[in-house]
Amino acid sequence: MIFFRGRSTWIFYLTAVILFWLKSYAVLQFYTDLKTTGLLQQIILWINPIASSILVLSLSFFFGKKLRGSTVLIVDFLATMLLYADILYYRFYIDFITLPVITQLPNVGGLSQSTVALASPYDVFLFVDLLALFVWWRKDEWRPTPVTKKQRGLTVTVAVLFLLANVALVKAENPNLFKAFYNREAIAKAFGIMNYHLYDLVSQLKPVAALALASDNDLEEIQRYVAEHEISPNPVLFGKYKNQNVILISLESTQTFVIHRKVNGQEVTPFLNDLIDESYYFDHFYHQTEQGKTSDAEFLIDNSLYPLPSGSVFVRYPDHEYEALPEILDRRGYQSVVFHGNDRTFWNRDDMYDSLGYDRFYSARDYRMTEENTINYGLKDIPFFEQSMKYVKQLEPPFYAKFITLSNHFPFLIDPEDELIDPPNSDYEIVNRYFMTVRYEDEALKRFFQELKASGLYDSSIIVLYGDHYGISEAYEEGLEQVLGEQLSPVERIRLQRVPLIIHVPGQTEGKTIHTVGGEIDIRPTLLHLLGIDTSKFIHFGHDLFSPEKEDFVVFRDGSFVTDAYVYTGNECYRKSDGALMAKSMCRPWFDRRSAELENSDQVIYQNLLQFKEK
Ligand code: GP9
Ligand code: MN
Repeated sequence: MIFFRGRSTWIFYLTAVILFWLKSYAVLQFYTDLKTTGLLQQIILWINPIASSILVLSLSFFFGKKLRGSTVLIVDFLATMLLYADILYYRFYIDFITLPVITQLPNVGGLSQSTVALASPYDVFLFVDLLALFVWWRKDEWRPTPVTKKQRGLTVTVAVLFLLANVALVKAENPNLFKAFYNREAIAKAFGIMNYHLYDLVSQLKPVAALALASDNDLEEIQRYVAEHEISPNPVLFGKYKNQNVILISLESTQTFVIHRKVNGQEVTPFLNDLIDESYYFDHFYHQTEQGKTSDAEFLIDNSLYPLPSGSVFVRYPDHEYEALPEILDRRGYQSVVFHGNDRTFWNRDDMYDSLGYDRFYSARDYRMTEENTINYGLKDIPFFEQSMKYVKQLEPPFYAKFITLSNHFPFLIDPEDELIDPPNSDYEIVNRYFMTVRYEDEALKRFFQELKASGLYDSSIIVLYGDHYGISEAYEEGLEQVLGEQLSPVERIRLQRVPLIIHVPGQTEGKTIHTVGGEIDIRPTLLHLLGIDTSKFIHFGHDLFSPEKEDFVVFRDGSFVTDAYVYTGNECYRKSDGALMAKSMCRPWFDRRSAELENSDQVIYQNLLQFKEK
């Protein structure tokens, strides 16, 4: 029995493996919301952590006898921390962490109040086995012996056998999974969290190889695709607002369901509701962000490219070549600036804004920030706009100015003096507070617009307001159901990804609601056409929302999409009008287009193709 020569080493190792296996199973089963249907899925869930538990802890075999016990503990601890990071991330995003998310931690201020709000007392159970192993390791008379080559080989063989069994069972359960690898949740459920991380690692390496092989031929192919899908602008609006300023306002976590909504008889967004009455309002407009959140929204708007499937482009590719909105406008004599009451390094903005062509970034260091006028990530919205006005007045027209609000950010913290609405009373404090922070944001906007009117900018600027991404994630959906008074179906869940888009043009006094289906990727061409700028030479994937030719179509980063009549989500096709489940063939006509959009856009970024473009 080779396994029991040098017994204490093996008993210790095998105990650690079994405990880590059970823990990995528990994470998927009890700490996340993955639903298993049927016995086979349960069996898969039990089996999938075994191979990785064996392999991860066998790393200790590479260390000398003396260090073997301690390396088991260290590796176990690090792997547990990874599981814990997954749990925290999952609690908000209903998604698993990716390598870029971990590496971008320093760019998002590390661990914050948002993270603390996601912790739970039950989390200590994740560390109980480690504590027990530690005590045992300290007490035991430790007599480690060398691990022979044969023993190592046998260990790896056992692990590989479990892995093969896992793959075979998954194939039997869902043969389609191997075709569409968009969905991280499905991969984790099928192969376990640790194997998911291995898959993630490999998929991060692929773009590195693609970059080395990039050539101008790749660009030409994509140029052809873009040209084929180009549509003509709205003939009446094209160039109507030439040389006007552009004011873009990012509304943190603001979703369409707050617009025109009353809570306890009070309007949540009284100012925005009034503004809509004298602006264009797009009520079928969706956010398309992924793990880069606010920075993804900014990227979508300035470039009309899709964000990446994992991590933020701002953090991952700040050195790549872009042809962004500030650069395009610069050629027409515009200056471009950004205002944001947070550290300039957050989301790596300082680097990325240089690449995008911004002339000036007014960040935390340009504002007077005190204990009283800050909350959560930074300056509260009211003082933010107030203090920005001083700089705005110094701007030479024409300018493009972007304002990024912050107060309505998870976990929606608010000081008592800023509570301007009675919260709803769902069982979720996060959801209740959300309505108060949205109401506060609305108040800040009202005051800012008063200033814009007083300074004459209201009449000489195209003003675009957009919700950057959702605020209430699926994890808090139950609270939202209580407030909205309805059960959320898959189609309703997609509808919740709508964010408001409001465009006010100079001199406009009448409102118009436009129902065209679109997303953040469409903002740039829409805006450029109002300014009379021809977009046919750009590499972009958006379309003018005012164009009569704009089709109802929006693609999401996870491969879901919405058309005029259908919603494709979670690998299922639904009829939009009544949410009825349809045959997949009804959605199939859009599959190729959806994949081409995402893949072409990714290629532009990964292969840095804009370096080959003549500008
Ligand atoms: C931070 C702000 C919020 O500067 O952009 O970031 P988010 O978490 O929404 O991406
Ligand atoms: Mn945001």
